[in-house]
Amino acid sequence: MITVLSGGVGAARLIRSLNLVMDPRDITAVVNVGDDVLLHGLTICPDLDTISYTLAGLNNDELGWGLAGETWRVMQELRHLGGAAWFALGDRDLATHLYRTQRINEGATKTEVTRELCEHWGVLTRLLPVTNDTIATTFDTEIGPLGFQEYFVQHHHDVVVHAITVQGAKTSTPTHEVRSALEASSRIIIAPSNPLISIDPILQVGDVRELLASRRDDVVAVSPIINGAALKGPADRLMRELGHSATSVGVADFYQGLAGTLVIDEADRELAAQIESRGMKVHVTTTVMANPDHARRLAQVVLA
Ligand code: FO1
Repeated sequence: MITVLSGGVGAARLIRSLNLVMDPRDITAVVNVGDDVLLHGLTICPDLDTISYTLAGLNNDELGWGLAGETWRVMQELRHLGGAAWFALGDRDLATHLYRTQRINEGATKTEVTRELCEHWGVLTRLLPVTNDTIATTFDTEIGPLGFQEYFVQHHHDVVVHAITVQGAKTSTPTHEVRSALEASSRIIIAPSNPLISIDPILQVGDVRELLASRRDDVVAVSPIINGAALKGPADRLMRELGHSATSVGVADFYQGLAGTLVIDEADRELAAQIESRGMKVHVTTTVMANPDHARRLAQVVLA
């Protein structure tokens, strides 16, 4: 069994790649819930949904979130009414959030609802929210404090960030399923997700960071930064704004003491020696999963 610490789209693609080379039932994804949002009274879990939709083959590849073949009639009506339509919930996608919210109101945990949804969609990989407690990643920005989706979607992650806080993380605990997965996995992979806003909120839950550090030799991280830039999203910009180097070396420093190995892209080959000098092993390969061959090769490298 292997475990993948996961944010959204980068993690979804890596897990889909791993599904090509091993039994999906032997993979557990421990998923960030710091960007979950309560909107229109609905509990929305973007990272869990992006991964489950992708593994079910239902994802909208163009957007990188939501469902393929989506329609937007509810949002259009809401916009006409002058309601809050900046966070676009597709007509089909809404059913997921309605179902999750109903089950949570009935007393189910996020872990239980995620299992039910995955069973419904035939997703064989086990998806585990890192915690059933409420945590919320928030931003202290040049225009004031912002919630995750306000920063990411409403402001298009285009405001200067001074600090990131994961509200509730200190008092939260990982679920026992997450703890067992981290203890029992032969390998733990940190997906090429944003280190600061996708992976760090997972690390901040209870003693997850300590658990990971105790498994350092079995932890392999994949750098989401290639040639100084993120493929998608604000990882490079946030790293610079918060005083990190926006390179694979900066990623290595961020995971220092947690990951024994870093996988970097061919484009960053000349940084390998610098990373090794920090006591980390380095593997160089194509980390962009642009076609099935590259996806398969990356999966084989992280498992090797
Ligand atoms: N991302 C956007 O850029 N715009 C949206 O309107 C949007 C809506 C949305 C609805 C449901 C969902 O599960 C995800 C959604 N996302 C949207 C993506 C998402 O919020 C972010 O990409 C992640 O939170 C970052 O991992």
